[in-house]
Amino acid sequence: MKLLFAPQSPFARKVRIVSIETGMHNQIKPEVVTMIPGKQSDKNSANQIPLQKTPALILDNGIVLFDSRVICEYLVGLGKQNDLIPIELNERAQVMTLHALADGMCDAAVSLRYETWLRPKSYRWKKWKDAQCAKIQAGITWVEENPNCLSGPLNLAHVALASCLGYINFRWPEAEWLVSTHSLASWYEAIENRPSFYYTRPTIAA
Ligand SMILES: N[C@@H](CCC(=O)N[C@@H](CS)C(=O)NCC(=O)O)C(=O)O
Repeated sequence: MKLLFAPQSPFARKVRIVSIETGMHNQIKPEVVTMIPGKQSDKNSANQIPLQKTPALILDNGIVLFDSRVICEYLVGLGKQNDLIPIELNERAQVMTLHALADGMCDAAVSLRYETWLRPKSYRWKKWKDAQCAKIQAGITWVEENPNCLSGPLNLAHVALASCLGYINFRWPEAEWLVSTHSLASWYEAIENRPSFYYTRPTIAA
């Protein structure tokens, strides 16, 4: 299998952590691709991704899987340990809700990045930028007010949330997103030391 990904992408980081946690990483060849809205993608394999978004997983039979939620579910299904997605309906729905929240925060963060990095200065719209920050902040507040969602063994939503927090801290360290949180900050500090998280942390500023 081949994973097309951008090293800084929080969605790709989630997939990479899941691949390690499920023991599937040894069967996946990583390939870095650059996909930026409005720019030509730099790899032939990118032609197989209609939305021009990473990550994407190319299976050995040529089938292409996207997006990150689909890839994570696939790897959890294939992998050795299945605790990342609970089987019991209500537990699963709660994990998937937190997963959706974390992905929504990532969508806001990636949009914010494009707005402040890609969009020409004269077209930037402060209200829109503030609205993306508010979504990220609201997600942080929701988790802080529902600390139970952080407890229990590692699940897919934990991976998604930590990947998102890793991305916003990496892109905007000065914003100190977690400074007024309590449970979330200490949870995040601990989880970032887990080998799969440490190994995949975003380090390349691009
Ligand atoms: N919902 C998608 C989101 C993926 C996504 O937004 N990826 C970004 C990189 S972090 C991307 O490829 N952006 C390129 C574009 O929007 O054209 C997923 O979960 O995989």
